Amino acid sequence: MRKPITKVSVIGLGYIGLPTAAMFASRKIEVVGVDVNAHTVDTINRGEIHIIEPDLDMVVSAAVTKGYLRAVTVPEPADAFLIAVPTPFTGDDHAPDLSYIHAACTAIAPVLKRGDLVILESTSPVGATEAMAGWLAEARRDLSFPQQAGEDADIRIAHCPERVLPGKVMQELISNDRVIGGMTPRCSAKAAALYKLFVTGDCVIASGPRAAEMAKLTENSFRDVNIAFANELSLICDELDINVWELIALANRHPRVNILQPGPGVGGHCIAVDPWFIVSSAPAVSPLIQAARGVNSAKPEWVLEQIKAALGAHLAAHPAKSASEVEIAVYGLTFKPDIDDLRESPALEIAKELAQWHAGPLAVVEPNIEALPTSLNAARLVPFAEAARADIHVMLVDHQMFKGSTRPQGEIVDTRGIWETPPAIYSFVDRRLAG
Ligand code: SAJ
Repeated sequence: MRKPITKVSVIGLGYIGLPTAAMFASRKIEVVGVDVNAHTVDTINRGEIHIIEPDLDMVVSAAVTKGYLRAVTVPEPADAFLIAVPTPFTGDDHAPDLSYIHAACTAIAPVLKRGDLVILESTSPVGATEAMAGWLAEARRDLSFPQQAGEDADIRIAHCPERVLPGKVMQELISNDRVIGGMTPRCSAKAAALYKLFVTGDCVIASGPRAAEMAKLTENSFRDVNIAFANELSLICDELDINVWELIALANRHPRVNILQPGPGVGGHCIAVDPWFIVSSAPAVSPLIQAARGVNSAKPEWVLEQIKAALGAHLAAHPAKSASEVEIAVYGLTFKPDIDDLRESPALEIAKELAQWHAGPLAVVEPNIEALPTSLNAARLVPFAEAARADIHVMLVDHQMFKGSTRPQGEIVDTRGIWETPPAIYSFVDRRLAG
């Protein structure tokens, strides 16, 4: 009989690792978080957090105070190790960079012992879990691994991709179904039993780690392709003089159509990255996924062209003015609504370009940050009301604060359909029609 898991170690205390560590600790499991960044470790050990995520601060503070969670820079023995480190891509060919996973393996290998479970949570290209098992086996020739000994292995290995939405991590960690891709059925069973300590969703057992890896990549690629469709429609509608938000609302009345919303591009560190892992594994047979990436990454440039056209229209209507006298206001900088995360944000990319070429004043409304990034030194962070006096208004992020606001005077570039409101769509049983 193998002994139950009483101590969990989470490697990488970022947007996924820290909430996961805190969740186990909240279930009274001893959790040791490991991070290479000493500042992160010190912050957590004070019961504080270094990232913004609703409710995370409370859970971390309680877990640290009660002694269930602590952070270290060097791994120590545990019963289960969850690896939640970044998996970016490198260079123009978008090849996945597994160096953080490799470094995590090097760090935990010395403390692994018979009976331990190692789970890769990082979103990874197909084959990464097997590569991880290979690196661990190389480092610990005294232990056996599933690729060598199957169910009799000393170490159990699984891929259980994180699938939580930034901004809702603490809810979705609990309620989302969890995909479990063990290297053997017992690896899956052990991983599922671990997650069942706090997951109320189903633990869905995949045939193996490759299917689990591909499932996660597929989820984000599905969303990317759907957003690309909406973004392409926005370009088509602009040429055909149709309101794209009205069009999508109409088409979505079909019971089997559910088009997502266009925007200034796709940001964040997941949806704009993960499709490339599929493409780099199977480049010749993934033209649709590649095209979607192309459409979404070209959208910020198209928005900039719209802003230039709006500037041209304003100057044509005010011949006595020069461009340096035209004030442009941008609304929103974050990569999606109601968060403070600027990473890979198309809105920020557009604002930075604008700051470079526009000769006149640039006002930025972003209620979720305290100061502008240095790349926007030339701009001013202003309250929402103050931006109303600008000549050109560029809506980039559909923050709650902007929704329902009155369309300002002046030229409008609305990438989110906040002011370009579609006409109301009445149902057939509308009283006036029925009467
Ligand atoms: N976006 C649009 N139109 C839409 C929806 C989104 O333009 O209709 C844009 C957003 O503005 C943003 C980008 O897409 O710039 C991504 O935002 P998101 O909310 O779609 O997704 P993320 O990146 O915050 O989180 C995704 C989630 N994946 C799916 O919904 C399939 C999350 O569940 C994953 O765990 C996460 O990626 C991840 O870590 O992989």
